[in-house]
Amino acid sequence: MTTRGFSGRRPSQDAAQRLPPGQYQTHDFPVLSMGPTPFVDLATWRFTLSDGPKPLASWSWPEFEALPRTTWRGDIHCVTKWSKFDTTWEGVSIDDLLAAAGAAPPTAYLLAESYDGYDTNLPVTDLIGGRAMIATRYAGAPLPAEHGGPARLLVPHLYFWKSAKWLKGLRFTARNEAGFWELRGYHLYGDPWREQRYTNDP
Ligand SMILES: Nc1nc2c(c(=O)[nH]1)N[C@H]1C(S)=C(S)[C@@H](COP(=O)(O)O)O[C@H]1N2
Ligand SMILES: [Mo]
Repeated sequence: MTTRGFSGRRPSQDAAQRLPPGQYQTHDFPVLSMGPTPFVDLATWRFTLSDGPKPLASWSWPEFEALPRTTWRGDIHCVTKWSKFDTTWEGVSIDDLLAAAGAAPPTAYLLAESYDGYDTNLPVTDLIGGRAMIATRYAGAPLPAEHGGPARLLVPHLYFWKSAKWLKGLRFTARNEAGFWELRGYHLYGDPWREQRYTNDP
């Protein structure tokens, strides 16, 4: 039995400061997918960077695993209003990926594209400067399939729908093209601190 004291229903002061507007803290790790979890075989897995239709660089799983590794610990925020604190991820930062590709970003926007057909759009500036990674491990273990394994995008400063699971590639686009949820009423950018949930939110 646990004693919660008088503040049991309210987030602690620390938690309240870490919660973006309209969010609540959860301790489990909900799974949110538009369809069934796709089976992604490591033997045929490839990750590709492209400029529109033109491939710029591509990695097999062993090649990807040999790239420099980054660890990030912090909070994630889902537009369905749960936030999870102190999550730990390991993977390859987008900075290290671009360096390995020997490529400067050719445009200011991209689409993250997934093995289940999902995609989501992001400004390139939100992915570089240590702000995003392609995560292959969560909490010290290989990323579970339902959470996007073998590899998912992690962009923790935006709502979690921007963190595409089962990532197949990043495609640079000339314009900021709406992705799966952005075409279905969700905000083009999705900053949880500005509560940018739906298309017309400021
Ligand atoms: N490929 C793919 N990525 C996806 C989704 C999806 O359906 N397919 N759902 C998004 C949504 S809406 C959220 S909230 C998070 C949920 O990640 P989780 O299931 O690991 O909590 O993944 C995002 N990435
Ligand atoms: Mo979501």
